[in-house]
Amino acid sequence: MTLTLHVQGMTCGHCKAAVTNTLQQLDGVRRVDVHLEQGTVDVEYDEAKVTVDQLKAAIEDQGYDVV
Ligand code: 9UX
Repeated sequence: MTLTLHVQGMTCGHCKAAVTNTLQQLDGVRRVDVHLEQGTVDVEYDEAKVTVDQLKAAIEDQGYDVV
């Protein structure tokens, strides 16, 4: 399934890399696409392996707010 999360605080390329890397470390995450301009993260993942709450928690652990 593919989900779009709205994430606050991502402004530069390092933010993009941090969010992308942390999500890709989760088992079940297939594709991550960060759009800095829109402040959104598209995530394609396997619902059987990872939950939305886990995706959000991984982003928040990096210091960003998921709204
Ligand atoms: Mo860039 Mo992001 O200097 O938290 S890493 S704004």
